[in-house]
Amino acid sequence: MLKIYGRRNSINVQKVLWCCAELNIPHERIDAGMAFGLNDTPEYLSKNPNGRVPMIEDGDWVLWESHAIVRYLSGVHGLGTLWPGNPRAFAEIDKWMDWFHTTLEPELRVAFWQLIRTPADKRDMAAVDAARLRVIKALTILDGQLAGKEFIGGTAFTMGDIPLGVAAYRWFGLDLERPQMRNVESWYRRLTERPAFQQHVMIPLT
Ligand SMILES: N[C@@H](CCC(=O)N[C@@H](CS)C(=O)NCC(=O)O)C(=O)O
Repeated sequence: MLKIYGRRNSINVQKVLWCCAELNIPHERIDAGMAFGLNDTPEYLSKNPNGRVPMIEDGDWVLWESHAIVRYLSGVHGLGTLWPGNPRAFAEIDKWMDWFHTTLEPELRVAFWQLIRTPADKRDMAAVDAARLRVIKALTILDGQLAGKEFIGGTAFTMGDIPLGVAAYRWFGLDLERPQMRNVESWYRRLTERPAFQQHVMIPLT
């Protein structure tokens, strides 16, 4: 049975759990990270020297990095569905997975950590506002790309929606001023109708 290491409130673990639920992949989840520890033990570090979650074990094979895991699971269980059928269609959504790591998440993380994981009297609200503006700039690009589409790859849900979707849940869940973005909002509403998203992503922000 596939083993997934990671706490449920981790944005990166949620991608893997959501992917598994979309593809009905049986798995066992082992709590790890932050208060749960485990990811700092010699045994864990021997498998993932970064000491981060998520990590999976598929038999005696180990994989870490959330997007590598989502790509692997989609390749094995979702060819032609979560994993698009041809290299160009694949590249079109794969770039958005990279874009999450390079452009969206570094900014969103600042606002999330300040507003959710920092005591109110210690928050740097100037940093939150600067991050908010940079997230808006990034999401404006996404809004343009989603025009006329139901999902990031076009008409069908794919693995490309997964990193963007977990980020969108945090963005809409933070107590921040947000400009209207019609395409992002209707795409996000579509995600919230998916049982797998409801089960693994739409949980309290902690
Ligand atoms: N690029 C990595 C980032 C992994 C990462 O930073 N994970 C965080 C949780 S979201 C972590 O392990 N934090 C330490 C902890 O939970 O103890 C990925 O996408 O998997």
